[in-house]
Amino acid sequence: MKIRDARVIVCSPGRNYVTLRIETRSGLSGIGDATVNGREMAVAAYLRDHVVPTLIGRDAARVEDTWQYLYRGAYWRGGPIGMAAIAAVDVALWDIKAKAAGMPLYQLFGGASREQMSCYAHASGANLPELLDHVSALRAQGFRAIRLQCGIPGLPEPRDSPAVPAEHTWDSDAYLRFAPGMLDAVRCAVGAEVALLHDIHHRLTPIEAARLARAVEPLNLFWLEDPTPAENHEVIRLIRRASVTPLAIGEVFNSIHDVHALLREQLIDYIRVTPVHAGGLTQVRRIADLAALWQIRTAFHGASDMSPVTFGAALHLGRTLPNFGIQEYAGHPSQADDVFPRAWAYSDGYLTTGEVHGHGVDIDENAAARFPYVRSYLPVNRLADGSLWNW
Ligand code: EZ4
Ligand code: CO
Repeated sequence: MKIRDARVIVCSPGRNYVTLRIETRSGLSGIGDATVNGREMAVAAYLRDHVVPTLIGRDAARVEDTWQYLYRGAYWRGGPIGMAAIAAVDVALWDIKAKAAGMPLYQLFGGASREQMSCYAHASGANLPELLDHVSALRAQGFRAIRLQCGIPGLPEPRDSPAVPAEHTWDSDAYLRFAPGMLDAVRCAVGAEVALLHDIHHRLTPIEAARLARAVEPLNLFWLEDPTPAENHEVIRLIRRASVTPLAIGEVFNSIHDVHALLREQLIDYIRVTPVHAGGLTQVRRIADLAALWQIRTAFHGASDMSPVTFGAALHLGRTLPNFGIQEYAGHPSQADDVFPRAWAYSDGYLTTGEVHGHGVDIDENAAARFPYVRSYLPVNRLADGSLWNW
């Protein structure tokens, strides 16, 4: 099962996605997602210029060896760009292996532990009434777990510019005055049974996060996410000592080495890595197994900049894991439906993999060609004094 060809497809059906297709001489092909939001062309070039030439002629069945070859072979290991490139190769090779076996991918990981994966949606609003309307709409679609994000009263409107990152204003004091009441208002509106989540997006100091986590304890949140910048795990100890509100961290991690201190010290309750940004299924399976030692469950990152291909991969793995927790599901732009035909589906609060061989997601390259790449950036945050903060 030698690799005949591999190519990178960059498209923008409502937002940018980078996809790698690997083809074998026997006629099988598989695809993997390599999207790094805001830095897409760096991964595309990494794959095109450095990885694809080494793949031609390799045995597509050697998934582990190819992972090690690309990881060790780079010498400069890790990082979001290199690991997303490895992830795309890895997921495409798992896709091919499952197609060659004539099985849906979850069968290669030990078979189903569950039939459907519970998921959570994103509710957001410029203000509280808008947020509550969004929550009601999602409840009507069957969601029983909802992430709540809301504009903070008094902060200036974002300054948008098409050519450079939008500039938002951040004020942690204004946020901390507003957030507990916002979360309480939603809890009062939906009752006790809906799982409520909130993402702090790395914006607080340790002591601010500890105070917030303690203040919202009576609301019984499903989790608080990314309370502080992700680089320093030691600060999470302070939050943990202050509060029993569950914590979820890890969407920006690339490596199993990024997670083991958080897991070993039981500083988190949910691990948020995703196949695309944490080295593909080969490494994320290891992370999930490691997390299980401390009863830490998975919550794979599933914002809309994880392509439908990453969802296919994540759902097949989630279907097998004893410690699957919940899958984030923010949805995708409708134009992506034609570009990425897929077997996975949402219904009544759950996601299913489907039974198509492989991970069940394909890319229609003709449809993709109708949506050329559009340079875009994530926003940045500035404080009132003009200095930069974490977005
Ligand atoms: O802001 O994926 O939990 N989800 C998130 C995401 C991230 C984006 C960044 O590209 O924090 O919405
Ligand atoms: Co997040």
